[in-house]
Amino acid sequence: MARTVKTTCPYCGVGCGVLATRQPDGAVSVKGDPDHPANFGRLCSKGSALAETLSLDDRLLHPEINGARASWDEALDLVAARFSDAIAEHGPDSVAFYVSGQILTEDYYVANKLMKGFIGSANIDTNSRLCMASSVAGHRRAFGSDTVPGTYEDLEQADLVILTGSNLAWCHPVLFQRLEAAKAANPALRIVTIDPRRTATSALADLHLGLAPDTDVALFNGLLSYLSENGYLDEGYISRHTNGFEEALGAAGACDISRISEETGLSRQDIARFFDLAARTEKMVTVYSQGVNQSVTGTDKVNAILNVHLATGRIGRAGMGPFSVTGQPNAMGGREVGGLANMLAAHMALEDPAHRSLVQSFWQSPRIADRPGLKAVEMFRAVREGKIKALWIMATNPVDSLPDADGVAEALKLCPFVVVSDVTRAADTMDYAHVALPGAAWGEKDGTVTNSERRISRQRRFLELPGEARPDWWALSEVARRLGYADAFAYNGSAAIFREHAQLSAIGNGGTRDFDIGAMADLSAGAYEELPPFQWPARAGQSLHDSRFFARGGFFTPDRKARFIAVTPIELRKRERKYPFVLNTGRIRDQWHTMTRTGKTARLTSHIAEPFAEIHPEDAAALGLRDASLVEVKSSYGAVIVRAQISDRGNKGTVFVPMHWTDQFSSKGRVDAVVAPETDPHSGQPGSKFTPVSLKAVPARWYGFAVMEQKPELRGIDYWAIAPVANGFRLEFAGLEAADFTDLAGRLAGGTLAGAEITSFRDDASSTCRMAYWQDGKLRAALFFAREPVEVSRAWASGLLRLEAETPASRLRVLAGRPAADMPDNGALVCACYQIGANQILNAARGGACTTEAIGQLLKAGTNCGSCRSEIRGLIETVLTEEKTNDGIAKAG
Ligand SMILES: Nc1nc2c(c(=O)[nH]1)N[C@H]1C(S)=C(S)[C@@H](COP(=O)(O)OP(=O)(O)OC[C@H]3O[C@@H](n4cnc5c(=O)[nH]c(N)nc54)[C@H](O)[C@@H]3O)O[C@H]1N2
Ligand SMILES: Nc1nc2c(c(=O)[nH]1)N[C@H]1C(S)=C(S)[C@@H](COP(=O)(O)OP(=O)(O)OC[C@H]3O[C@@H](n4cnc5c(=O)[nH]c(N)nc54)[C@H](O)[C@@H]3O)O[C@H]1N2
Ligand code: SF4
Ligand SMILES: [Mo]
Repeated sequence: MARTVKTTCPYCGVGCGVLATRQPDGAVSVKGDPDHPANFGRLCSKGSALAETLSLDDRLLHPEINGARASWDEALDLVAARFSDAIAEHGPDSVAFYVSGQILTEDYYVANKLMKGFIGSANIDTNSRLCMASSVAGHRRAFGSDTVPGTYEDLEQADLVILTGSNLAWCHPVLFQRLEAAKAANPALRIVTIDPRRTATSALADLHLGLAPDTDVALFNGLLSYLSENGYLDEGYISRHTNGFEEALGAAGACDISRISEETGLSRQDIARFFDLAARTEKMVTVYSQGVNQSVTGTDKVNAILNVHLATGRIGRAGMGPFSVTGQPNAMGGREVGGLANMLAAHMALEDPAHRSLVQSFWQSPRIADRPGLKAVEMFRAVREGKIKALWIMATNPVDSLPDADGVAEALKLCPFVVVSDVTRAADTMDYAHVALPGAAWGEKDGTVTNSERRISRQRRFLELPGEARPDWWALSEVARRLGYADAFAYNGSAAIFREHAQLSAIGNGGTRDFDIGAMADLSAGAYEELPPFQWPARAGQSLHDSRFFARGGFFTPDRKARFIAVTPIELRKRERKYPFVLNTGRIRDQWHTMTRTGKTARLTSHIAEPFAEIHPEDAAALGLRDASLVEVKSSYGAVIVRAQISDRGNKGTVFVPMHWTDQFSSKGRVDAVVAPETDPHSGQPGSKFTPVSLKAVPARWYGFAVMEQKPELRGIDYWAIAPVANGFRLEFAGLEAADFTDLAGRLAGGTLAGAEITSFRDDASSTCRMAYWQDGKLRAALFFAREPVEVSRAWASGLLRLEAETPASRLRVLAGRPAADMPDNGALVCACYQIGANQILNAARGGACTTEAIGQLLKAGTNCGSCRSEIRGLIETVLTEEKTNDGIAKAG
């Protein structure tokens, strides 16, 4: 009988509830959980495609030592021995853990406890350092605690939602859909986006502010002065609940719109409109994410935002508040267990001796770390300098995601002992593992995660553990046992760990700390199994209810008052002539980070299948760069070679490259090899959105595109990017030297296709060469070569494999590179759920379907997960502009 389990999506911090159904034949399907308060049944494209990512193809299923299969006992004995040797010889600070917001709270709790309480070092840091550290630091400076005051409902109850440094439409799609629905229901709701690029999110905005990179502090400081000068402050709130207002206002200076315009590059009109809107709209929410956090001035950006909300008392009330939306599914859970190198467990402070002794006595641990450990970037620097003798990396892929990523790879090569816990073997970091430990993946692991609005939900298991995969908490506890701490790590399951975590959160709390889930301290295994999603705080003896913080003050500082922080804009770094552009990096709709899961499904790779650089048309013209040619993006750290995408979405002088591509999917697309390892002085978070770079056209002699059933051997190809399609792979490639296309095709496709029949077409004048390989009457591979970027309809070609064609004429049609007249070209995929392409939407819009609803009725596009609705809106916009222009031409004519 089919069995349905309620669980939580393992991707973004929205934390959507998922119903996973497993059929008796093992087939899994997923849909949104209508009862989950984060999504009420919705899922985005990534969530909807979860079932397609469960294949065991590239799973790591057994422990390995130096690449050879080993038993768990051998592997764990070795890990324990190498860690204890290093500790004995060089002290506890010679070892480190680098973990992730993608492990469960229970895994995280155990990792933190082992390092801080038993090994006695705070050298545990996490990829949340690259993600949320500036928000944590900003919150702690202002509130005395790392508290997100609001709830998702606030976005729906607000009259003004400011989205700054957030591409919500692509990165928190379900929350974006809730906002979209709220705007439809309340036309008075205004949306402002602040981002150096126009994005799918800004398509919904009433006002888009395309500010110059890293000038946010000037803008929000300006707003603070404007509010003060025009009588919009909440004097009562300021005097009752805060300190330091005068200093903050002093630092912001007088509101001089001309100066702000100069600093931010925004027009005076836009700035004035924004300030006026913000001043007059009490119900205001400011949502912010990586455009704010990932900056060398990230913490100051956060506090500039918090200052504005504190000064107007717009915090903790319905429809009001600053809102840091978290990236990973369990970024918040990691903060709750104190997984960062400068935090203690349960939101307690590492620098507070009372907190330290409280935690130590609760753990009954032999020691407790008493000073902050190494933060991610410092940690890998220390590895490189030989100071870290043993390192355990868990659920993160630092050779792709840390800045100066080639330097990170170098460091790992030099490190005497590296343990990597992952679910896949196809992760670039695996190449550096002395010991590889197979983790339990989504669907197999069991525990809790906390989403952006402090809601704790269960991730539940609905699949058996494959091979010898084990939960991460288990591997950590087994190593702890071997280090001599069996009693403190004798967990029989995740329920026991969660209970301990809940108990610790309540000890000595009494309302003095924000994080308290004491109500769960005695949870039985059965109740844990059934645990419905709940928001914290959930203090013992108080009824569970959704709640906000700080409407009536009650901050977690010694005097319970919030602190305004005086912040000043940084001097924008003078760029050397050698590196005249600013590299901005971030996400695309259908990929998740380093693509270890979302890169496996054709449904998700068909949206964007190749790494690219978004370059302004004027810059491209000056550089002689053509659309779809190849470009090298280079900094003093490293370089990538990606496809040039000429677009005026970003400001002149800036270039955007997605963060996702790795050595598994591209020849040279790891953008973090280019990103500078400069960090914010307060949070240690890298400025991943701002690296001075140069751009250069790559002189490709020829370009190729191919679809093939078998994965080709790509060594020796100068440029390539590969992605899955139905029945095989699609490949973009290019060469710097002249090549014999027939030879090359033979090498790439022919090797595995002995005896295949070949249809080919050659035009030497234009260096065009096209070849199709047939076996048993079916298409097995098609390759297209040309001197210029290959013009072949990718959407059409991606569906060709295993096409049946017997006659020479029908076989030749494949070489045309686009569908025959009787087969429409659907264009680039927009709607992943119903596989609807851009051309279909454009045609429908030209036929009069000029709203997303009308398109939905006609084509179904955008009616399932809704992640593509912004793009549909953009396409409709294109058609409407066409019509306006045509009207104009007609009238002029
Ligand atoms: N599809 C998808 N969704 C994801 C993820 C994913 O990998 N794929 N990852 C998840 C994770 S872990 C995270 S942290 C979130 C991140 O979610 P977001 O922060 O929304 O995503 P990013 O694309 O990294 O960056 C957001 C925007 O910041 C802008 N920006 C750059 N510089 C500045 C600046 O100086 N000022 C301002 N105001 N804006 C600037 C960028 O142009 C970009 O559009 O997404 C989560 N959701
Ligand atoms: N240039 C640039 N760099 C960035 C960013 C950016 O915007 N620009 N964003 C940064 C941000 S916000 C983030 S969050 C990071 C993300 O960067 P990473 O954390 O490096 O990226 P992921 O691909 O999510 O890596 C997670 C790994 O854990 C594995 N995994 C998944 N589940 C489990 C599990 O349960 N157990 C174990 N043991 N392994 C598991 C996956 O297979 C994968 O290999 O990237 C950061 N790097
Ligand atoms: S918005 Fe999408 S990726 Fe994020 S939790 Fe929901 S379904 Fe998953
Ligand atoms: Mo993140």
